[in-house]
Amino acid sequence: MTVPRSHPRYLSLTTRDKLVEGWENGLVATQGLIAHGRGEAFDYLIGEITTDEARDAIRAAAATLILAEDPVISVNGNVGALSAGDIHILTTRLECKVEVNIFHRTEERISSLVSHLERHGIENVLGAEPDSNIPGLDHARALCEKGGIYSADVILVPLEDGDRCKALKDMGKRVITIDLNPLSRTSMTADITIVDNLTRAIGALGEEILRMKDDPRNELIRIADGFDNHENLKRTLRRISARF
Ligand code: PTJ
Repeated sequence: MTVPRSHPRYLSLTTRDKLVEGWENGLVATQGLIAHGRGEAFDYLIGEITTDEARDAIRAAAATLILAEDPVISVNGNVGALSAGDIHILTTRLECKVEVNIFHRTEERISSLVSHLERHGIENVLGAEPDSNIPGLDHARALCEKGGIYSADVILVPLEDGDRCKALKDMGKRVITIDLNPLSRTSMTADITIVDNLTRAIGALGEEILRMKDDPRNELIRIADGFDNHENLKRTLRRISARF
């Protein structure tokens, strides 16, 4: 069924359709549909908007990514299906690499995701030929490429899993995540957590990068270093409590 534009839940319903289509095309894991439902529940709680707290996190993320020497965007099934176009824009503004890294790993899904991202204009997508391991993980998300995630200094990894977030930090990387659940282990472990729907956050991040990319280095450092993730998450939780 085609959702009419006039439907009050148009955006939410068409986002679901995109994910289901991604699942039918072998991009999205079945578990990804369940994970999206959890995300939707938290999106209700924050009011389905990019909050002031998320905007502060987006600014800190933009500054951190502009300052990075070797930034990488890690893409899983949900992220590829929902946001490939916005990720392409990010790569052109940051000149960063993209690596497919999935939890429910099959070679078919990896190659479907790589082709999907390339069809959206992203070049040299990494992840199909892993030659390294993130230490301390015994699942498929440990697999990565030396020239990509393994050697990156900053990683943007939307819908991360808590274990890998910690393992990446243990490797000395700065981790930026997008996660609607402010209580997830990932949210609490990352250096910068953008509590927002990735369908809003990645576009907003791209706009902020465009606005800030010629700002003086000192100013970018001030914004990146001045961000306190735990304080920002507390503010988000206070917002949710107030809505109750
Ligand atoms: O493609 P794969 O194989 O790597 O699998 C992807 C999933 C998402 C299934 C996998 O990474 C997973 O199991 O994730 P989790 O541990 O369920 O975490 C997903 C987190 O993302 C949860 O905290 C959700 O609230 C959140 N989330 C879901 N949809 C969105 C979201 N956050 C932002 N935007 C969304 N659209």
